[in-house]
Amino acid sequence: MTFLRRTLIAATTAALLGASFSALAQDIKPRLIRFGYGLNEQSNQGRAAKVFADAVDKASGGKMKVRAIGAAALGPDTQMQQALIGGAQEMMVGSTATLVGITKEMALWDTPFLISNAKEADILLDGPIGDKIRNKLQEKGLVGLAYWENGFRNLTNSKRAINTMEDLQGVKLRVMQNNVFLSSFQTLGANAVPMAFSELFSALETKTVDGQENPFNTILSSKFYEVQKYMTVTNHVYSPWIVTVSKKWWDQLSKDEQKVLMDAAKVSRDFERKDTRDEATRAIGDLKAKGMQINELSPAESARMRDKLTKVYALIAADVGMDLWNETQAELVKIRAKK
Ligand code: TK8
Repeated sequence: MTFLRRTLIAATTAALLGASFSALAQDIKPRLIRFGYGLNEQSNQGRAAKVFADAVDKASGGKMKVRAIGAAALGPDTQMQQALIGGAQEMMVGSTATLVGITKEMALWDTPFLISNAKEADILLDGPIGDKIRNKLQEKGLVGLAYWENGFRNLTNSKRAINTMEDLQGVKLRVMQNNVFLSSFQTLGANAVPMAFSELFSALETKTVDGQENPFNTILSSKFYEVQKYMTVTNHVYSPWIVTVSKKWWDQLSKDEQKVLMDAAKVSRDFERKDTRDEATRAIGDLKAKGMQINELSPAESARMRDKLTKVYALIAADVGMDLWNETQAELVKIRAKK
């Protein structure tokens, strides 16, 4: 055998072996991605998680498999965040509000009445300010891929219709585990109780708390209408969700794999925002049909609440930093001027 021939055979064999090894490895072991979330499968969150899973499957040719696990089966938001940081879980979607203990700048999104419509939300979250806050997660062991819409939050309770701020007095109101929410509702006079979402339904059912606040979609999908008689349309804050990845795990992925996840996060975000907004427009009717008594907060009363809550703004500005606060206000002025 000539030297050339021998070298050729060796090279071909190595190439073939290499190719079949990696094909074999991929056949046997696609990358498994546990994607946890808090709401149930029938919710807007569940539907979008499925869109995310399908997009990853398709773009990776089946080499990356997302197991979407809802209903907080992997734990409430805060527990999943720790699992991601430690590398015990790959991905999740959850509220930005529960991330404040990890990245304080996330508190910006908790500002009452900061964002007044979907257009402002999308521009702010998908633009430089949203990116800056999202990228802050990296130093804490998380990679934020995209913001989904949780939505404008509204009040429900089992005691009485809330027409004025004073009606909140003595109402035990569950809030997310977040200081801005706690202070906001204390300021408005409610008896605010921080609690994980996964405990909320039974807390409402057993009257451990009287009320809660969440977007229409969640009030519907989590069947809160079964245990809450009154809903007050307050739109007191726009709440985002954020799709996050364990940085420990992310750093082991190839650039192509990272791109698959990033693209799928955006595809599912676009689906999710549209789906959520469609559902929200029908939700009041649906909730009325389920027997809820619904009132809208009067503009005068809403203005009174905003006024009272400006006190919380100082707290948020101090937490997120004056520069970020001012930059956000300036950006909102720009968005509003454009129309
Ligand atoms: C779901 C939560 C939920 C949030 C809350 O895990 O806790 O009230 O609005 O969407 O993140």
